[in-house]
Amino acid sequence: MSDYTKMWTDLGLDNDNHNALLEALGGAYQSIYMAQEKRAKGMEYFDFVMSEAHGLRIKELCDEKEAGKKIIGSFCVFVPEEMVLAAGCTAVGLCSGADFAQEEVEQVIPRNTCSLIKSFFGFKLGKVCPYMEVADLIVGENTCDGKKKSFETFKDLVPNFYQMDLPQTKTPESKQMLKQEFMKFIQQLEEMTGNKVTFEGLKQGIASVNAKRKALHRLSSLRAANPSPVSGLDALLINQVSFLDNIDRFTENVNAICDHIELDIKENKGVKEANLPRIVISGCPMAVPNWKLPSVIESSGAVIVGEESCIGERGLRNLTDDSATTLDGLIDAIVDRYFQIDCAVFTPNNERVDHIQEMVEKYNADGVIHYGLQFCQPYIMESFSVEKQLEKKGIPVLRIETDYSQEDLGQLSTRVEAFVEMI
Ligand code: BJ8
Repeated sequence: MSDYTKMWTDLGLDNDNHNALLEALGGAYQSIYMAQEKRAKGMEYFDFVMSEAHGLRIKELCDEKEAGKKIIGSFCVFVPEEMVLAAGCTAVGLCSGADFAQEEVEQVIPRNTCSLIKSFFGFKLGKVCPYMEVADLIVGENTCDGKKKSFETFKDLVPNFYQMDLPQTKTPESKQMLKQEFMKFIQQLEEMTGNKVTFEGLKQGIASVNAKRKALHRLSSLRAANPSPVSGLDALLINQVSFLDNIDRFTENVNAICDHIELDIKENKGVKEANLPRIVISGCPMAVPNWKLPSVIESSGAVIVGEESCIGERGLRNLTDDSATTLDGLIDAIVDRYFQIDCAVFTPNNERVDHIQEMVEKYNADGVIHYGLQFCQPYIMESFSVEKQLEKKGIPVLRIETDYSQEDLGQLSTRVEAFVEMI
């Protein structure tokens, strides 16, 4: 394995902290991922990307920068990757899926903040995230109160921060506002790169992002099979990798694993036994390396067949219509596509429960586990009505509230096992 110490030092990482993080991640990956009994053929690629997530992939991004490209980091699926690509930039997700430097974090934001927000502060203050350090621009969005208020502090910790305002209702005026924000974002990208976002460039950006989403849709559909041809843990990992990897190479490899899975399904082969209890997870995003709840669920004898999450179907389910013949028409199509995202920061947000129900039907799920991060107002608030409405339709629901620590593992296992036995 190559030695990337110089690259990490040049990026400004704290080598001791970073080594400690890599060691912890490596251990978790071995015990959660590599310990799975059977895995779909084609997962080796995603294992490789994960093993090089802080190495080779960062080297590629540094090389792109040297060649004059800008790297745009973001925390939310509302930031349109199509536009980033059209401006000749590369998009990366800033994952925020693990606790780090908690004591320092709690000196700048309140203790009762969700783990996801605390995580990106911890990664920055502990100097352990090469994606954050390699990014030329970090885009924060006005979504939940936690994020938008914490960005007031975070923006002073990073050199180039851009705040995107987002609507919280689905009225025609809100849609207009989203368009204005997306136009401002294009302007920002053009100013920082000196590149113009053109009709052809945006069309190409839409084509690449649609191809990625189509490949992931294909993978999702295959998860309807029984026995399950891919574990929920591995499907989540593929979705997590989508935020880090080179987009075209990623799409190719998702299609490649789908080819293998289709053959397995034809031969009635799966990675799990047939007829296991089938679960849809719904709620807060599970950023890499947040594998706690999925690992508890699949260790309890159930299989996860879908994620109603931004790292899952909420983030990728609609394609962008590419039929417009003008630049403005393509921008409108992007606005249409993103305006459908049913994040819990919107009010009302009735489409979300309809979508969960659709997923339960499509993947023949036996129950839904609603995952709320502690102190996440939007998703925890919404979990009550989601539970009520799904139970009215006869769909069993377990509401879980947790964080990134391992302290509640025992309690989580007990609750999940009891739910899995009951469905
Ligand atoms: S579109 S879900 S990625 S905002 S868990 S930070 S909501 S308190 S992440 Fe999200 Fe965009 Fe919505 Fe998706 Fe706040 Fe809740 Fe924390 Fe959260």
